[in-house]
Formats: sequence, structure tokens, C-alpha cells
Amino acid sequence: MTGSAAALAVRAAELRAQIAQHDYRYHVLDDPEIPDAEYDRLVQELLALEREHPELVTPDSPSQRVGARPSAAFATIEHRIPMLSLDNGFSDEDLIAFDSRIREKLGGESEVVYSAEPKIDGLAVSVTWEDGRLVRAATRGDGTRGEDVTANVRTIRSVPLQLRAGAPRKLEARGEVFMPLAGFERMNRQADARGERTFVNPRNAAAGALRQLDPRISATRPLELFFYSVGELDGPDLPQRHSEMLARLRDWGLRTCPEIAVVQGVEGCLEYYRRIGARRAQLGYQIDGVVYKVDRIGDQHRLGFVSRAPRWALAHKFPADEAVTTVRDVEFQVGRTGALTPVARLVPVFVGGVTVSNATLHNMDEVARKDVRVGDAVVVRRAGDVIPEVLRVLPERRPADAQPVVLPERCPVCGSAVVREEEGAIARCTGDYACSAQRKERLRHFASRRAMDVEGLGDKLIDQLVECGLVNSPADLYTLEVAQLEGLDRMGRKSAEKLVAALQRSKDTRLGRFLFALGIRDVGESTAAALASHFGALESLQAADAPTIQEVPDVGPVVAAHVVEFFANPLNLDVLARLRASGVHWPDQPRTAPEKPPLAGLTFVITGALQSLSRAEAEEQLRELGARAAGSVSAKTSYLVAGADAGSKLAKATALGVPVIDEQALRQVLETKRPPT
Ligand code: D41
Repeated sequence: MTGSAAALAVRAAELRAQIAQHDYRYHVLDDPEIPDAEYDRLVQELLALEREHPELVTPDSPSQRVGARPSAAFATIEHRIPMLSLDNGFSDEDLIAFDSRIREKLGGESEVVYSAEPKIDGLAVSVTWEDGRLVRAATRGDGTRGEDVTANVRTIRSVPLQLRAGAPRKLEARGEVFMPLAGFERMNRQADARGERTFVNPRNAAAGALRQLDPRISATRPLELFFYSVGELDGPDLPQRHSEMLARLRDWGLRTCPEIAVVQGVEGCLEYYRRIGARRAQLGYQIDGVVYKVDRIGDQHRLGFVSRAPRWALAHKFPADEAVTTVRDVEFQVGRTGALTPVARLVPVFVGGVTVSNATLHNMDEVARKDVRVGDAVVVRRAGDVIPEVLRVLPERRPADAQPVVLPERCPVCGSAVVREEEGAIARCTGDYACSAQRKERLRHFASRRAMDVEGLGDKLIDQLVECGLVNSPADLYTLEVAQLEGLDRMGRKSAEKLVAALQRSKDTRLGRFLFALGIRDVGESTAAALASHFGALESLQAADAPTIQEVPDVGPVVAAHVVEFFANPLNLDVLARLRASGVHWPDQPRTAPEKPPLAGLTFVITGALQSLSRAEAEEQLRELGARAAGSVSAKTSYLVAGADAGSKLAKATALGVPVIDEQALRQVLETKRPPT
């Protein structure tokens, strides 16, 4: 063996050992140490090595194993109809290729209709009902054989033990078991309080709950199940379309994901992918992509499958949102209220679709809890548009010279003393107006869209304005002249004029926005709006004492104290006076008694597929307007909203004489905030 061949053999053995260790933590302990993407990277490296050097393959190599290992503790259940797997796509191009293949195989169809679904990050299971009664539930396992988890699935509240009338004699439905984020967090908080082991993510918590030998423990775990396909069936013929089949499952009492939609062609798929991607953080459960399925079941049969995956379905994955990298340094950023935020400077890593080189550590309590040190290997997460954060440290990889993080005694920007609040984890710079970081952040907040909405006053410009001494407080903004701005970096006459005009426009505002823009501690948008409508005028708020301010709904002693403190500071009073002198104004606001919401007392039921928004979104918007959104039709239902393929609920509503409106009318209700006409 040559030197380098020996080195490769060592590397292969190393990779196999690491993979085996991660397999054990993942499958047996349900407690993986590294993110899936990092695991995939190890496997890919080993597979590539083995491809290049087949002599390195050993019988125990992970490349020689197919499917998941069945556990000894549960009885085995055979899937008479195999549970297929899903092909993955990672880019728009993968989707385009998938769609072209389908159109070609179907004989040159111009546009294929797809059912588009979120790809729930859970565990695939099969559940069987006979004569309407739940008799069996099994994990997917290797697709042919899974584990009998009947006792545990029976504890999931949303899974009916008895199907509704009209269900087939025998039904095997397949879906994904998952743990909603709220339940996951609650469970981990409770485990933490009891000093027990916590789970790294909802998927592993769901796996742990499902494979819990004691169903009484399972029953305390907040699991959910969304169904998405049918296996064995003995009963009525199923409809011609996947989307209709899902509607049928709902009629029989099974839960399906409310975000599922019917879309047209590649364009529709991509639009759906982006829409769901943007709402990912609000869904309340983890998804790792979307799944497209050819909607016409006849076409599905014509397309068939290759190896174990149907040709008519594709999982379009989101970019991995966790990755491993190294902490180079930890620095402290100073925010608008002086709060010091520890930020990890990282070796750049590609995660969640972008390269990340900074991640927040939130505060010193979090640093201590996670025990993050400079030099550590850490897992970082970037999900959706949220700020990347350091999730945890990989202690096994800690170098001997890793340095603990120390809170500075003086503000890194202005040198003022740093104080740590008694109750909280938060450390603050005491510099106030003397700290340029605080001044900059206050200006950013003041000018932001939801505050004074000054168009064109970006971060870089604010930095310059503060650094060259032109602007120190929001009041200085309104003294800026074109001639002063023109000389700045990347600022021509045109942009200078635009900015002055934008500032001029921003003077015409509303009291709530203005109060929000002032950046009083803990006074967010809704508190500002509540203060504005309660006091009606700035002067009355300014004159109020803490107990009076606390009369405002949702305002407690802490917020009231911050408000009083703000108006007691002569520096703030000066800024206020100058802002008003420069013409910042708002219309008189009548003091309002809380109004009855526009749709109070009305109950809506939504059925069938909506095109322009999901059912969950529609329900949320209806609730915001004071309506009730119910799941089933009764004589008390005020309106049934019927989307595409509405089924039994439509029939029932018609029978009961409940008014039925379509999606168009629903949108009108949401836009005009008035009951249907
Ligand atoms: O949400 C999911 N994770 C999901 C998984 C889904 N929405 N649809 C799926 N459809 C299938 C086929 C097309 C094979 C019926 C799936 C899965 N399979 C699946 N889950 C785990 C392996 C395969």
C-alpha cells in the first residue's frame, strides 16, 4: 500500500466509525449530535471514497445497508402495498426536469395539474381501520416492514378511533406523524425543569414518542398526524384526483394538512414553494420542503415508479437550515436601548440558502446555558428570514484552548459602564445619547417603515450621518438640507433631494406611529396604538402618571414606568419639542372606547381548496376580524365558504339552508372587513 492509499483507508475507517456513532445516537438514543446535513456530508464523503477505491468497501460499511434498522422491541408489521419513498429535488432546475419528464411520458401535455403539499418533517406511518375501527398502525420502516405502533398512535387525539359514516369497510391511510412546535417547546421546558433529557428537534421528539414502549407516556406527548395517501382500500371507488381523494379522507374524519393546494404547472409549483417557504416560520410545525404530486390518479398509474419512488411525485427540499462551523470570536453589539447582544463571528458556512458568518447568542444567560466558547464547533441555524443563531456546542470537538466569553465592563462602542439588570439576563450600556451605537439604532427605528417611514434612509446613510456629526437625534433629521447631504458618500443631488422630500412627507403621521417611533422601551406597535387611542393626545400621555397609564389595556407597571421615565428625561423633551417645531404632526384622534370587531357574532366554515390563500390563513384573518372559524357545519353556521371540490359540508349547508359564499366573496369580506353582502 502506498502512503496515500493508507491515508485513505484510515479516513474511510474514521468516517465509518463516525457514521456508526451518529447512527446509534439518531436511531437508538433519538438524540443526534449533528444536523442531518452534516451527517449526509459524512456519508457522501465515504460513498465517494468507496466509489473511487472499491477495495476500501467493508461489509459493515453504511453503503452496504438498505433502509432503517427495525427495533427489537416492537412487533413487525408487513406493508402489503409497499410504502414508497420520495425523490428529492434541491433546485428549480430539478423541478423543471421532473415536470418535463412527466409531460413527455404523458404524451406532450402542455401543463400538468399538481397537488402541492408541505413536506412535514416527521415520520411516515400507516394506519388501518376495519369496519370503521382503528385496528393497526405501523411505522414505514424500510417500506416493506415497519414496527407496530398501534398503542401509541391510538393516543394521538386527532386520529379517529372510529371513522365517520360512509367510510370504506377497510381503509389503510398513510401520513406523517409530527410534533407541533408549541408542544415540543412545552415538553422540553417541562423536561428541563425536571432535570430530564431534552430533545434536539421536534422530529426526534416525535420519533421518541412514537417508539415509547409505554403508551401512557406516549399519550402525554403532543403528537399530530396529517394523512396524505391511501394504501389498501376495500370499499367505494376512489375519485379520479389526488386532491379529491384528500377531501374524501377528510369526510371520513381524517386530518389532512390545511396548506395543501392544487397548482398548475411548474410556475404554480414554484409560486407555491416560495409562498410556503415564506410562511415556514408561522406554520407551527417543521417542514423541510414541499411535495408535488401529479393530481390525476390515472396519470399517476401511467407514470408508475422507478425503484422505490413514484415518478409522479417530487419532494422539493428547502436548503438545509442547520450546519456546523467554528466560533472565531464573540463580540458585543449595542442595540437601541443599550442592550448588549453577544454575536458569534463564525467561519463562514452555507446554511438556509445563504452564507452565514455571524450568529446571535441572544444574551449572557444563553451563552452560559449553551456554554459557548471561542474556538468551539457549533451548530448554527438559519430558518426563513430569522436571524441566524447558535443552537448548541459540539462538546466532543472542543479544542483545549477554547476561551470562555466574558461580558465587557465598558461599552465596546462608547466606553460607558455596562450594567447588568437585577432580574434579567440583559446587560446594558449606560451611555444613552452619548453612545453612537444607541443613537444610530434609534434613528434606524425612528425612520423604519412601521414608524415614521422615511424612504431612502438606509443603514449605511445613518452610519455616515451620525459619524460625521450631522445627525444626533431624530429631531436633527428634519434640519437636513440638500446641500449638506450632497457631499456624502454615494449621494448625488437627486438622491439628496429625494431624501429631503421623503423626510418632509414623513412629518404627516399618526399619533400611534409617532409614539412607536420614539422608541420608548417596551412600547411596541400595538402598545403605542393602545396608548394613542386611550389618551388621544401626546400632551395627555405626557402628563399622565404611572397608575393612569396602567389603565390602558395590556399596559403593566413595567411599561408604564418606562413611559414615565421617557417623558421625565429633559433630553427626550427637547427632541419632542424640536420635532413638533419642525412640523411633525398628526390628526386629532378621538379617544375611542374599544369597538366591537366587524365580524363579531358570525361563524364561518371553510371547505374545499382555496386558490389565493390557505384555509389556515383565511381562518386566522376571519378571527382577527372577530368571527369564529369552525370545523363543521351546523344550524349555527352563519356562512359556508366553498372552495374547489367542496364535498359533504356543502351538501349539509345546503340542506340546513346555511348561506354559501365562494372564495371571491370571502376575499371581499377580508378586504372590506364587512360581512358578506
Ligand atoms: O409531508 C410529507 N412528509 C409527505 C411524505 C407528503 N406530504 N407526501 C408523501 N407522499 C408520499 C407518496 C407519494 C409516496 C405517497 C410523503 C411520502 N410519500 C413519504 N414519506 C416518507 C417516505 C415517503
